[in-house]
Amino acid sequence: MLIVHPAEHRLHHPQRENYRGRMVDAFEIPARADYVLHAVQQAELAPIIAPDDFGLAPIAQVHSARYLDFLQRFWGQWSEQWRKNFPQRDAEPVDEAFPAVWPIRTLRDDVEPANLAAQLGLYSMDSGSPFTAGTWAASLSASQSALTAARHVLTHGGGAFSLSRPPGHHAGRDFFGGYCFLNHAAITAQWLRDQGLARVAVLDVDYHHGNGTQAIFYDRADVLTVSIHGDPRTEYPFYLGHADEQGQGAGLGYNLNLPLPVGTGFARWMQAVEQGMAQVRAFAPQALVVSLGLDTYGNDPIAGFTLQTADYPVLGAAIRALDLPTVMILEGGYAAAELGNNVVAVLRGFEQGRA
Ligand code: SP5
Ligand code: ZN
Repeated sequence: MLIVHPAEHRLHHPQRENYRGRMVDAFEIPARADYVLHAVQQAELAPIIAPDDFGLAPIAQVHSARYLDFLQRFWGQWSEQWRKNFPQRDAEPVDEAFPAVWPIRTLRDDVEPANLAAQLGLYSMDSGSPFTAGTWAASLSASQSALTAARHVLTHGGGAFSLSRPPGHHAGRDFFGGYCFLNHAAITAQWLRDQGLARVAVLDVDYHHGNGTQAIFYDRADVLTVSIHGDPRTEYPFYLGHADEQGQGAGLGYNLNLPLPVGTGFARWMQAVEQGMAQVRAFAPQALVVSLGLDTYGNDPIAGFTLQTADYPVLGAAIRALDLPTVMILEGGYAAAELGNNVVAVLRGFEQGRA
């Protein structure tokens, strides 16, 4: 196994996030990756390397040109405007930008407004994902990290883990949300397809439904998407992730959602994961991308399942039993101090092939 870790994750370091109108301490913070890095170093699980640069081309296969342009230029323009508007008071903008207005039903999303606050809304799905000075650089490093992991498993088989942030599975072709800006899992799956693999599966075990990944591949039969998650009737992202979403057109039958109620424990959850894995086996992919969120953990501050650290090796072993070149990408998991142990538990299970 190989672990890929970009130091640039730290460039995205939000202090606060907007939660129902109240500013609360940000959950998706550099300390998450720090704890994981420390734990995997201590565990001596695998070599840890920095990502290589795959450029923007693999990312542009998944995200729209105007969205990528927005991500790259937004903070520079936003901070410049801030300095013009408040020359005396605040030389620098506040640390995080949040959208406040969206082109929902009947409003137009085909014309990009010149107003930067309006652009934030055009390219986002929620008001709880802080955009910061280093958001683009950190997100780009996370995509490069996942791609580096993918190239390793393409060449050597086995598994690789991308220890990167911010996460990606909520990001759509042209929007951010849920702390995600670039969809690393989708970029990785598409890149593996573009390397000549006919079928790639994405298994999303984050607590939250991987709405971005689902949407990106919804009408395609070449990438199977499977997600096990908190029921969107009560859990973020709320507007996608129901069991009746099975794909459309050529993609019909190639999306599987297994929503579970708040309070679900390991036995029931693992049963759903095994059901998802049966679908993966039937699809007979040449590679597997795992959106590895650890916010299924019982102590997670923003999620509602009750998994324990000792449960995670079972997941790792089950992933290994699929016997595929496997790229695991860190998604959510906000019990930061325990996140390292939980990641190590998954990776140990994967390495040992048993619980
Ligand atoms: C990748 C990922 O796991 N994204 C999750 C996005 C969740 N967004 C909603 C956050 C709501 C924060 N709730 C704080 C209140 C806790 N009582
Ligand atoms: Zn999550």
